[in-house]
This record gives sequence, structure tokens and C-alpha cells, in this order.
Amino acid sequence: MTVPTRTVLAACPHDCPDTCAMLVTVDEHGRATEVAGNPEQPVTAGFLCGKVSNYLDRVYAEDRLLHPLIRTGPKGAGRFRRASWDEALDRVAGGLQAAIAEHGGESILPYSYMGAMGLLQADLMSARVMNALGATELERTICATAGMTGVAATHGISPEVDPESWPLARYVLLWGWNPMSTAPHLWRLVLEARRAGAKIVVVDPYRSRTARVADEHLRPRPGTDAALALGMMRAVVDDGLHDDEWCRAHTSGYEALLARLEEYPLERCADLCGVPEGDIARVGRDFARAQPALLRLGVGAQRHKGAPAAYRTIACLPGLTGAWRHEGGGCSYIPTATAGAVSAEPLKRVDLRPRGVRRINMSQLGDALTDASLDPPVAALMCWSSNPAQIAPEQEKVLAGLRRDDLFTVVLEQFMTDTARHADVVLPSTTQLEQLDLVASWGHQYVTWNEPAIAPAGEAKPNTEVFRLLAAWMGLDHPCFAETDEHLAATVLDGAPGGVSLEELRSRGFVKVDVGQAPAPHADGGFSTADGKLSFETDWLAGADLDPLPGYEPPAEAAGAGTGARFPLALITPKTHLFLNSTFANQARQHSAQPEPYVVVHPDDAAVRGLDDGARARVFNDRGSFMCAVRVSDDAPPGVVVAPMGWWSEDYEGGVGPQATTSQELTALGAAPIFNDNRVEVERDRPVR
Ligand SMILES: Nc1nc2c(c(=O)[nH]1)N[C@H]1C(S)=C(S)[C@@H](COP(=O)(O)OP(=O)(O)OC[C@H]3O[C@@H](n4cnc5c(=O)[nH]c(N)nc54)[C@H](O)[C@@H]3O)O[C@H]1N2
Ligand SMILES: Nc1nc2c(c(=O)[nH]1)N[C@H]1C(S)=C(S)[C@@H](COP(=O)(O)OP(=O)(O)OC[C@H]3O[C@@H](n4cnc5c(=O)[nH]c(N)nc54)[C@H](O)[C@@H]3O)O[C@H]1N2
Ligand code: SF4
Ligand SMILES: [Mo]
Repeated sequence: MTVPTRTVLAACPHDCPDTCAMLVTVDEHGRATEVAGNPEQPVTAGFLCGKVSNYLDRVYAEDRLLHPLIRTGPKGAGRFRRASWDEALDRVAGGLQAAIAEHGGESILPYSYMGAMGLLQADLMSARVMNALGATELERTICATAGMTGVAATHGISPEVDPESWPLARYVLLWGWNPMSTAPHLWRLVLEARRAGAKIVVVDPYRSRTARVADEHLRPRPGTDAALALGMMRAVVDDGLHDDEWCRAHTSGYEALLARLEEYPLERCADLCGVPEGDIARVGRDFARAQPALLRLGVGAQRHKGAPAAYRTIACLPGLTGAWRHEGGGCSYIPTATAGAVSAEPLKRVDLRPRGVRRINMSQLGDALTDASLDPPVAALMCWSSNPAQIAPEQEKVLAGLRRDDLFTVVLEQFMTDTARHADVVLPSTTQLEQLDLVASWGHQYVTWNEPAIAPAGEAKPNTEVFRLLAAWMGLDHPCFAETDEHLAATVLDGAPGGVSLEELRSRGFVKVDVGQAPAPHADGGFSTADGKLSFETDWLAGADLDPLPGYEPPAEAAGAGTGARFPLALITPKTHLFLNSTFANQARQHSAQPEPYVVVHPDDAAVRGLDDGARARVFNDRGSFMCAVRVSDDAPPGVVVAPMGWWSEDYEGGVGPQATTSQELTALGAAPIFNDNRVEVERDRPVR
């Protein structure tokens, strides 16, 4: 039977703040023929980015994993044989049961992140199964929690400034954010503001694509952003440009902040962050004068030891200047109030845990897999929607752990990633076009529906289905393991705050979350903090033995402390333009546009090391080393080198990349990794063989 060509409402699943609403065209044979951005969705505005616009190349790729695989060669060699689902499930159930029998449930480590970040496929049925088995809890803080806790310490859980009102802003301060690459639809809204007269200022040590086209670019040393923000606030106060009336009415700790700023004269701030005094003062004053003024923080500036304090401090600036008064003004980072309104958390059935379980932080996987004293050891690793072989710090340790013969590893994947290569059992996963989901956004205020458009390729299955099958195979008979995706979607929305109904979502494809946010959500205060005010002084920080006031906390390594003397260069590992973390690095179009990894070195740093443009270099510190091509350019400031992340092992001579040098250390608040707080040396490689 044939059906006519139809258009299916879908949602981009990737870990990106834009969360695009997609339209998928499916022909009469059930084959998808086009994916496009939904023109009705105000943020998507009818286009997709360069990563996803050829999503059909991914869906119909020749190297898609289409059948379960069982390892036949040594760990990591990538040799597998095809197996039936029954045999594969038998193996998986047997491996997990053996781990439980020998070491208990906590010897199972679930490892997943936001490969597909919808509320069903990211971690729902999987969480239920892992909870019922008593598995270790994975602390999933690898992305944005340093900044989130910092910002929340200042303005609480908040819808923040709706991106749809950004075009009203007349001054846009983009801090540690490269939206031209990492959020092209949000960037479009910034450009709308510029067309209406707004000035765009970027704060980033690196001349990113966004910094290149900004009106002004401030370049602090990595990890010193708090000093820059304190300097700006000091300049604002010195010139009497702070909004005394708004601060007295809607903030707490105002006098304490003013006193604290006395400790940060501009000279000291300039000295700490490396931005000239005059520039600090001018941008601070312009931000105060040009209302509405919007501060938009990125994720890139929060990968340092002092980042929670830094984000907390930077977020005070729009409070001090009264920017929140105006529609389009204030602070945006992640709209926590709307992003969290519709959530799968209550459905994860923590109550099914047989007892309390330990937690392991996902950024410390290397240690978790290699620390012989860990009790119980990690005996089984269950991995989905993540590629830890590339994205977790201290890569050599992660890989050594994945190569352990006594580790039983299962990976659910669409492609043979470096992580999947190390698995004992690989289970083929559907793409977004083949699975049901609904996706909340960490960049705008819409929830987006994803209807399956086509039948699963080969024998691929959604994560939800794999864990349903596994539960049955392992004899877990609680009725919650039988719930269908349709049922889960309805339950997630049932009674969810925010007025998102299943009917509307299904018929339109996207619904704006309504938590009562006004166009200027905090013009009259109404913060979700304990006293409803913006907290210049935060009591709960003091309770946690942390500084209750904004202040500068130095990075671990980046600004010269720690290993600084031996490793003189600060290494930043930002995102690439056309990969999404390590996703898409295996796709022909994206890879041919970014064929090889590189490190950007300032001409002065290159000269003293004899590094020519195009030379091969070894980048190293005590944690590890990697090899790549050198790009000599003042896009990197002196003393800072930049090696974007995302390529797979086969693109690196030696099989490891910048991740080999990053640290597993975490921030005190937010338990977040410090990827960009990293010192290295670069040397010319031995001649290429
Ligand atoms: N094309 C593309 N888009 C993506 C992704 C991708 O990999 N590729 N990843 C997605 C994900 S998971 C995320 S979290 C977001 C991230 O989105 P962004 O936050 O834009 O990503 P980054 O490239 O990590 O960092 C942004 C900038 O921060 C700068 N930076 C580094 N250290 C510091 C510092 O100490 N201070 C300051 N001020 N700036 C600093 C970097 O030089 C970089 O240019 O993007 C999402 N979108
Ligand atoms: N050095 C350094 N390291 C970093 C960062 C950095 O800036 N610098 N950024 C960090 C950040 S912000 C993040 S968010 C993390 C990202 O870490 P990850 O979330 O692990 O990111 P990806 O590399 O995109 O891997 C996602 C995997 O999920 C798979 N996948 C996609 N859809 C599905 C699906 O529907 N089902 C299944 N089973 N699999 C699917 C993809 O094929 C891909 O292999 O990396 C962190 N690591
Ligand atoms: S990756 Fe981001 S910008 Fe690209 S289509 Fe998906 S949500 Fe949109
Ligand atoms: Mo992220």
C-alpha cells in the first residue's frame, strides 16, 4: 500500500540551545526526502544549520550501524560479528548480571549525555532500568552547571530574557559565547538587534567567528572573567551610572557589593584579566547607558576552577545597571525556569533503587575506570547517547579504562564511534527521524515535538525500546517498564506546569512554555531567590563556606598558577563550526570542510618555538600529549593556544587529541569540568615520517 507524500513535525535532537523545529518530507514509499527548518517557529525561522541541514546523509549513511554486534577481536580493535537482538540481549543481560553477582549493582556505571536530548530518549526508560538494578548514579554535569549554579546564585531560577525580545536590545554583550557557530538561530536574533542599531561586544580570549564580526572584542586571559566584570561594575559606580533606585528596591546586598567594589580598582582588574583599563571602563559604562542592555553568557567561559564565582559576578552587572527594567535587557544564559518546566525527572523512578547508591561524576570517567582502589570497581559500563572516548577529560585514562579486559561494555550508537569500538556489545540506535520524542530547549522557551517520520533503519531501535527489552530480558517485571513512548510522552506533559498540552504540541509541533514570565520578567523584581530579590549577597553561598559576594577566584592553571611555570601556554578547546562535540565528525560533508585538527598559536609564541604555519606540533603537559597541525595566527592571543575539539581518533597521529591534556578536576560549586583551565607546552614535532 502506498501513502501520499507527507510532512512530519520533528525536532532537532542535538545538544544545542537553538532546538530547531524541523519539517520532514516523506515520500509515498516511506522514504524521507527532505529536512527543513519550520518557518512557523519564531526562533528556527525556516532554516537549519550546516550540521543538520544534510541530516538525511546521516539517516541513510552507508556506515550506519544497522544490526547488533558482538566483539570478536581485542578491546578497541573494532572487530565484531553480526548478532541477532536475542543473542545481543542475552549477552548484555548476562554481563550485567555477572557484574551484579560479583560486585553488586553499583559496579554498573550508566554513561550517557545529550547525543539526543529529548525527554524520552536522553534518559527515561534507561534511568528506570539502571535505578532498578541499583547501578551507580552518573553525575551529569559535564556541560553548563558551573555557570548555572553561579548565575542562579545571583538571580535564581529564571526564564531570563526571552530571545524573542533580544532584537529590542541596544547593547549586546556576548560573554564566552560563539553563537555564529554554536547557536546560529539565537545569533540571528542578535543580528536583528544590530540591524536596529545595537552594538555587539564579545568577551573571549580567542578571536572566534563571532568575535571577528563583533563591533568590539575584549580579550581577557582565560579564567579571569570575574576580574573584568568587577572592573566594569567599578567603572559604572565610579561614574554614578548604577541604577540606585532599582538596586534599592529589587536587590539584596547592594551596600555590600558597593563595599566589595572598593577592593577592585580598575588597575587591579586590568592587571588580573589583561584587558586595558580604558576598555574595561568604556564597555562597563556603555552597558549602563545604552538601554536596553543585554548580557548573554556562553558556556565557554565557565570551564575554569573559578567559574561559578565568575558567572555569579558577571550576572550582577545587569542588576547594578538596572538593565532588567527594560524588555530585551537583563541577563540570559540558560532559561532555567522554562527549560526545566517540562521534565522527565519525576518519571525516572528513583524509588526503584534497592538502596542508596554512589555517584560518579561523568567528567571523572578516566579515574573511575582505572582506579584499582575503587570499591566496588566499575565492572560494567552501559553507554548511550555519548562518546566518552572523545569528550571526557584525560583521554589516555579513559581509553585505558575502555581497554580493560575485565570491563563489560555495552554501547548504543548510530555509528562506530571511538567508544563503540571498545564495546563488547554494540546495539544499533535509531536516528531522530525514526523515534518519538519531545525536546525542551536550553536556549529558548519552546518545547518541540518529534513524530517518527520513517521506519527504523535495519534493526535499529530507540533507547527507550532497548531498555524496555532489557528490563523484560532481565526479569524486571514492574509495570513501569512496559510503558510505551506514547504513554511516556503523555505522562511527561500530564500536569506539567507551563501550559504545554499534548494536543497542541502534536498539531503545531512547538508550544511556548508559560510560567507567567512577563516580557520584562524581572522589571519589578520577582526573582525566585529566597527574598525575591536579585542577590548581590547570597546567603546559601556563605552556608557552603563560599564567598557570599561577587569576587575574583583564580583559575587552577590558566592564569599561571599550578603547573604554569613549566607549561607556559593556556590551552582552550572550543567547539568547531560543523561538528557538534564529536557528532558529525564522521560525515563526509562536515569532515571535508574541517578535514584536520589544528592548534592556533600566536605569531610570537610560534616564533620562539620555531613553529611555522602548517608545521606539525606536539602539544603536551603532565597529563598527556597530542599531535596536530599548527596555525600561526593572532586569532589566539599571546600565551594562549586554541585547539578545537570533536575529531575522532583516526584524525590524530597517535589516536588522541586535545582531550589528552585536559584535567579531571571539578569546580567546587556545580561539580563541573575545567576543560579550558589547562596549561601546555607546544613543540615542533620530529620530522614527519
Ligand atoms: N557548531 C557547534 N555548535 C554547538 C556545539 C558544537 O560542538 N559545535 N556544541 C553544543 C554544546 S554541547 C554547547 S555546551 C554549546 C557551547 O557553545 P559556546 O559556549 O559558544 O561554545 P565554546 O566554543 O565552548 O565556547 C565559546 C567561546 O568561549 C571562549 N572561552 C574559552 N575560555 C574562556 C574564558 O576563560 N573566558 C571567556 N570570556 N571566553 C572563553 C572560547 O574561546 C570560545 O570561543 O554549543 C552547542 N552548539
Ligand atoms: N575538551 C573539551 N571537552 C568537552 C567540551 C569542551 O568544550 N572541551 N564540551 C563538553 C560539553 S559542553 C558537552 S555537552 C559534552 C558532550 O558530550 P557528548 O554528549 O558525549 O557529545 P557527542 O560527542 O556529541 O556524542 C553524542 C553521541 O550520541 C550519539 N547519538 C545521537 N543521537 C542518538 C540517539 O538517538 N541514540 C543513541 N543511542 N545515540 C545517539 C551520537 O552518534 C554521538 O556519538 O562534551 C564535553 N567535552
Ligand atoms: S544543531 Fe542546533 S542549530 Fe542545528 S538544527 Fe539542531 S538545533 Fe538547529
Ligand atoms: Mo554542552
